[in-house]
Amino acid sequence: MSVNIDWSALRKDFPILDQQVHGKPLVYLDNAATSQKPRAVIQALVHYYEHDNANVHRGIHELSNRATQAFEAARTRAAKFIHAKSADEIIFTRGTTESINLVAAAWGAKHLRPGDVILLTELEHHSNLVPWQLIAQKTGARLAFIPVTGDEGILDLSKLDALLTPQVKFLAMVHISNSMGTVNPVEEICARAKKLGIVTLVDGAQSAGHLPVDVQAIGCDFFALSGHKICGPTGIGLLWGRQEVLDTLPPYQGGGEMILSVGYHKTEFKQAPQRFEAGTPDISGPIGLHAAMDYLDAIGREKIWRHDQDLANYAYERLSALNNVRLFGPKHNRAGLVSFLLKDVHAHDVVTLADQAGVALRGGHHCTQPLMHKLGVESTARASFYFYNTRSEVDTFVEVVKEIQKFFAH
Ligand code: C6P
Repeated sequence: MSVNIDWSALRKDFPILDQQVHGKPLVYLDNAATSQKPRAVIQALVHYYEHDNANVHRGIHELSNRATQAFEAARTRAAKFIHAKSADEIIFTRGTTESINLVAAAWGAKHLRPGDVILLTELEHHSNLVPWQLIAQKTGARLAFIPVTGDEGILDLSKLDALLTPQVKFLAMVHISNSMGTVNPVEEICARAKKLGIVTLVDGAQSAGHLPVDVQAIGCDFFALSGHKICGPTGIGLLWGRQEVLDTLPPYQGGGEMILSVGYHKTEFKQAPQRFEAGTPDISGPIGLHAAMDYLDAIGREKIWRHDQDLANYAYERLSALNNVRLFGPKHNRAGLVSFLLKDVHAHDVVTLADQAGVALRGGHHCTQPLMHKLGVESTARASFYFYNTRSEVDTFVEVVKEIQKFFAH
C-alpha cells in the first residue's frame, strides 16, 4: 500500500543507494543493523562543522552559543519525537547500548538488593541482557524471563502473572525484536508492571524510527533508542527517563559539565540531563539526529510503518511459497523484517551469495544468542526493510534466494 507517497522518489534523498555492488544495483536490506542517511542529515553535519563548530555549555563566544543552541534544540526535538513531557528527560548517549548500561548501572546500583528479580524477555538483544547480568552479579539480584512460544517469536503472556512476583523490581523489554520482527504489547506489559510498582524500560532500537512512539502512552519509565537506525549519524542515541525516576539516580560517570561545585573531596551534581552527560558530548551527533527526526516526521511514521509492514508481509508471503524455507517471527503484525533459514544452507552462505548479487542481508545470531539457542539454531539470515525499499527490491531478493537454493541443490 503506497498511501500517497512515491517511496521510490524518496530514494533520491539517499546518495548511497544509487550505486552498483559487484556489478549489480545495490539492494540494501540491512536496515535493522543501520539505516542509510538522507542528504538533509549529511548536510546538517557539514553545516555544523563548516560554520558553528565549538564546545557547548562552556564558552560565551558566538560559535559556542550557536553550537549550544543547536545542541539543546536537538534535545527539545528529541522530546517531541517520542512525546516526552520535557527536554530535561532526554539524555544523549552513544546509543541504545549505552542508554541501557546507564540505567542498569545507575538505577541498579541504587535500588537492587540480593534476592531482587530483574524481569526480561527471551527476545532480548544482548544489549538488554548483558548489562543486567553484570548488575545482577554485583548486587545479588537475579534474572527471570518472559518466555517466547517458538519460531513465531511471540511472548507467552499467560505466564506473566506468575512471573510478576513481589521480588520483581525492574522489567526491561524490547519493543520490536531485531531477530524475529515481533512487536511486543509494551503498553499492556508496562501497565501490569506499574500496578505492582515495578520500574520499566523499553528498548526502542528497532521501533523509534519505524512507528510513532509516545513514551507517556507506553507508560514505561525509561526508553532507549539509537540515532543510526533512524537515519541519524552513528555514535549518538538517547535515553528518555521519567523525571521522577531520573531524579533518584546517582551519576553514571563523573567529569566536567555534570557538576554544580567540586571540592577536592566532595562534589555536588547537576540534575538530569546534565548529571548524566559528563565531559564534552558528541555535538554534531544530536544536530544530525535533529535533521533525521525532522526528515522522518515530514514523511510520517504511521506511513513508514504501513510501508515497512507491507514489504515484510510481501517478503514473508513470497518466501512461504518456496520449499525448504524455515521462517521466523509472527505471521501477523510483523515489523519490517524477515528472518529465515534455507534447509541445509548456512545463513552466512546465504548472505555471501546474496552480496554477490548486490543484495545486502545480515546473517548470524543478531546479538540474540540465547534466543537462537532456544529455537535450536545458531543463526538466521535476515532481510530488514525501510521506507526507501520497494516491492521490486523484495522481488530481486526472493529471486536471489531461489538462485541460492538452486546452487546448493547441485
Ligand atoms: N541491533 C541488528 O543488526 P546499538 O548497537 O547500541 O545501536 O543498538 C543495540 C541494539 C539494541 N536493541 C535492539 C533491539 C537492537 O536491534 C540493537 C542493534 C543491530 O539487529 C546490531 S546487532
